[in-house]
Amino acid sequence: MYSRLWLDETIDNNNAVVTNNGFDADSVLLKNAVKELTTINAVSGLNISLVKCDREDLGKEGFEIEKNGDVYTVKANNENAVLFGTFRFINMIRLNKSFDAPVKEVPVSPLRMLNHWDNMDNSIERGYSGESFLFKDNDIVIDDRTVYYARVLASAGYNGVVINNVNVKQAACDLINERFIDKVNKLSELFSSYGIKMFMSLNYASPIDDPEVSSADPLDEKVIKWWEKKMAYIYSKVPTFGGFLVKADSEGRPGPFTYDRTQAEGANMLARAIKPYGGIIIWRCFVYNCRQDWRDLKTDRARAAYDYFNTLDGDFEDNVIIQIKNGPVDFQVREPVSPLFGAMPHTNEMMEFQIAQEYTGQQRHVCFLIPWFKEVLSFDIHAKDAKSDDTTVLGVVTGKTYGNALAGICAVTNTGNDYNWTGHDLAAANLYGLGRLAFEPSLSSEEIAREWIVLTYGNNEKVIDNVTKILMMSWPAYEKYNAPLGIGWMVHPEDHYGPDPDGYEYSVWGTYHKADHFAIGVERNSTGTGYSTQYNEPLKSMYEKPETTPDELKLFFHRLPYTYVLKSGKTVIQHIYDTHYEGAEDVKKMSALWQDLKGLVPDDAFERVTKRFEHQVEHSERWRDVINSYFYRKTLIPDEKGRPLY
Ligand code: GCV
Repeated sequence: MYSRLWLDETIDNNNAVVTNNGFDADSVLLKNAVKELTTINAVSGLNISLVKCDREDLGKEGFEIEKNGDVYTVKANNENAVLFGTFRFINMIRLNKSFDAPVKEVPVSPLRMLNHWDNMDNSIERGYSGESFLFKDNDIVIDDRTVYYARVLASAGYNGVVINNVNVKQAACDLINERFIDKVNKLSELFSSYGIKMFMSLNYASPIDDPEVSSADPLDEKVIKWWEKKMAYIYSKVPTFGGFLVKADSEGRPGPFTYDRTQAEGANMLARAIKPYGGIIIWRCFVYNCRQDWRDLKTDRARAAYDYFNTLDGDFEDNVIIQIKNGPVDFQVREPVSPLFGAMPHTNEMMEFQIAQEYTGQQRHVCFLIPWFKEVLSFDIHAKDAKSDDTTVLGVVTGKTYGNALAGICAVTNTGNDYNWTGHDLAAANLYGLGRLAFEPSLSSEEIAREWIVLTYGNNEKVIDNVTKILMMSWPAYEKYNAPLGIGWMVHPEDHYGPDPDGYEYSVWGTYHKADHFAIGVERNSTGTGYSTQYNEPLKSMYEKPETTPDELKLFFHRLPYTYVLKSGKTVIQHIYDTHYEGAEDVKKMSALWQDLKGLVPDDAFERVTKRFEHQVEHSERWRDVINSYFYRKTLIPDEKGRPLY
């Protein structure tokens, strides 16, 4: 059993009239488009013409929708694009959008992808919404739910999905073997019938298990041949396959470093083997030393991705994309943008976000991440040697800055087999939102929120107003009651949930704030670890000094006394006290806004979200008290406003 997300219920007696003008009537993509139009309630009775055209401006995935008299026309260059246009058309009708002028939409990001961290034993790494619906008991599952999922993703504009965890467990190694390959093909065909390319994560060390090879050295002929044969086999069985996502030399995963080879040598070996079939290799840059000594003041985890990859610019094959986490550390509620986005003009790059809320409330707290993602994407990273005047992160990851055809935006997904898919009903706004944002980044966060709300709960103004307010307040609120001013990591190490200010201090993970009685933070400017020097000017100079570093990142870049006065005019310590009180208050306000919707949203959804808010109210107060007490005890500086500190 599963609930419907934003995609409308279907009915049996829809009487829409759909005509096909020029598309291949046998194409499964076209058939699926017609099926949507002839079953979905909202377009019942309409007259819709699907028209094949030949227009350069629409590209591979763009479409144009217009209305002439009573007839709606969806024009596109191919069956894939007309299916995207169909979903958009249906959503536009449901959103009451105007068709007075033709609506032309061409996706801005070439790849718009979700990465599952699903394991074959049905568990999900960092999964907060039940277990996997793609795998069960070491087998692949394909059922109604999978079909609905493919439809839902296409209707939000996604065109790629990675089905298994980047930490490839033993059982998943068989996904590229005879044992599962037919099912892999079936799943890939299902996704591609909705315009979505299916990818898998692979185990870089796979050839080691073959006694004839016993190595994973990317320059070893036997290893090269092994992968060539493997890719030929995979594509002979799974012709619609997109390629592989690889986590190598990271957190215990094997990789080219074992053989003294570079990350480029590792990626290129796979890329050459998959190239004849049009496949791509997505190579993650999450490479760092995870066995650090906290007394070592030189090694800075934030530096790692740039240090390992920046000198490899131009070395990667053209079917490799390097996938970079939005920040230099790991999906914290606030981090600077990774400097790697500004550093590699000759390399395909894509953005890795995380909508599984590992460090942002684990889908028990509401945290609408689209405003954060928009901030990251619109950040001017001053990309070096840009070929266009767009030097933003968005420009880089959509291929505009350097003219790359391969580029994209992805997120670690937040779905599981919970009835409501995402644990927290409101977390589905992140799932919808990321797809829409990657397709059309100029949409505002409010517009995206509103679309999701109307498609999910209907057109009631009060519901739209209150839920928009909740969503828009949620990420800033979470940041307020979390670790302050860009510090991050004040969570329990075992599950990354709940406040534990010293949880990661003295550990091996390289994530220290080094708070003592006088000061907090790690100096990351040129006199410190040098991290700030990885940025291009003027960012390098901006992050060099505390005075010019934005407040929200002050403690990420600098070690400062608690009495340091921020741009806001408050001291660091007073900022901490105030924001933590404010954040917990904001949660109560969000909860009250939801309570106002009783009877206006479905009862079961109302109850589920109410329960989550009960927890969030209590848990945000806990965050407030633990963090404030920690700093009060360290500093003995009282709150100017005299509120209780323990
Ligand atoms: C899939 C973080 C998570 C890990 C995850 C890793 C990654 O460290 O806690 O669970 O592993 O990121 O992105 O590879």
